[in-house]
Amino acid sequence: MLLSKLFIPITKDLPTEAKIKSHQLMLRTGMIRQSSAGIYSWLPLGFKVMKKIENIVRNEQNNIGAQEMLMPTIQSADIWKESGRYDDYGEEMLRISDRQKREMLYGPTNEEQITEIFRSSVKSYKLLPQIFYHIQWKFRDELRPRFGVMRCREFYMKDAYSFDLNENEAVLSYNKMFFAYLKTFQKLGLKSIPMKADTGPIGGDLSHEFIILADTGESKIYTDKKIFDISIDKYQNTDASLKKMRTDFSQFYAVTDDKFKSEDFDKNVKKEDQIQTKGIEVGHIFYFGDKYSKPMKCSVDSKEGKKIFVKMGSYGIGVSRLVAAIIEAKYSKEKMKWPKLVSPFDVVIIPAINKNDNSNLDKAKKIYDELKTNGIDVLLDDVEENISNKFKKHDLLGIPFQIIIGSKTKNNMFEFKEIDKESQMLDLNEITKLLKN
Ligand code: P5A
Repeated sequence: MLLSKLFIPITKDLPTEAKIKSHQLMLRTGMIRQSSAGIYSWLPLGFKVMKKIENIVRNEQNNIGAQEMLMPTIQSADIWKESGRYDDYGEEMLRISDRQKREMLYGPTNEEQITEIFRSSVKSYKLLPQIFYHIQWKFRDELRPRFGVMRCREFYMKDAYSFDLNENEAVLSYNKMFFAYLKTFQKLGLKSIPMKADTGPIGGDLSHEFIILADTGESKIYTDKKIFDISIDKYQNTDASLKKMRTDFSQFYAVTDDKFKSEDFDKNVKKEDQIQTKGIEVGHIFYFGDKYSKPMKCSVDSKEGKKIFVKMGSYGIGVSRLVAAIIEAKYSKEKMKWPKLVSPFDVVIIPAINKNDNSNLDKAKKIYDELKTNGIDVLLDDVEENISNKFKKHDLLGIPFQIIIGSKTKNNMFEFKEIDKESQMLDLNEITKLLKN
């Protein structure tokens, strides 16, 4: 992509309404634009990052055998009346009516919708277990939307739903998702810690929030620092290994604010290992048994011919929140630092361009074509602008690799720089190889 053709409305001024770094940087680099309170448009740069995150989330869901589908954003109020949540959900739910005056709502979550789909077609235990997921917009009329896409009203969520015959099997589905979440956040370059958490309006009695540490996070957490040392690479997607993973994690005290009791903390964690800090909730998983299946009469026939209410869990990842969370976890000073897998571009070529001399730009274009032929997603800064302004702009954008075409360029050797590292002189072959790896 040529920068001159790309819509990245970068602003020089610090946006005054933004209180945290990720919100400031997303506005400054034109990743998002507010449309009304807590509602944002995703401009090309922000959208590209979000789509990359979405794909990583999707792959890890597919890896544990979850099946992708797509449910609508608008739901009928009837199913929510069946589950009993229509009144309980309160003012966070955006209620609407259609031209026939039918009560509808913009889905804040999809437990009812998926239960309705499942009960209409699955009648036998033989089809269990099942895990479905979709990646879809949600709306919650948050009392205080803030921090940009971190806590907004319209947001993009991956939500999954599991169906099992009994609690033991349901816990195996829960463990799979627990594993998929740890893997997903690891792929995104984040260290996430599963913390026992309250279930709020979703319900149930088993729940973990996946938290990444950040001073600007809204969740208060209390944990044993030893939990950070658990490496997830030793676990595989087998029932026994995942059971072991859950046991290993549950050895260590790790809870969010609403589960915190100071006497338990002191009893279970040595003073020197206690961590009390703040974090960002990037995922949340729940097991709630028959909370929805019972009132909504979602049952299957067991082997013995008995009607059994299916046991369900639900599992959410804040895909749009993750864009901000990654910035928050990685930025330093005024610079973003995208992990390679989610960076809007793999590499940027920055030629020093003079009015009367196009030679650097010509060289840059050759490199650009070669990298593109090799499947590398490359941005060429072909804008005629002072080189130090260019560097400032690219520091802000945080693309992990830069190829600089300027005074150091000699023969066919180009300056290649990885963010925060010393630059090196490499030829095009070496650069291509490095980027392909
Ligand atoms: C689990 C999936 C649920 O909604 N139902 C379906 C369950 N859980 S949750 O914890 O309420 O939300 C899941 C994740 O969505 C993100 N999130 C938000 N992101 C941005 N703005 C918001 N207002 C917002 N609310 C929730 C979080 O990452 C959360 O973990």
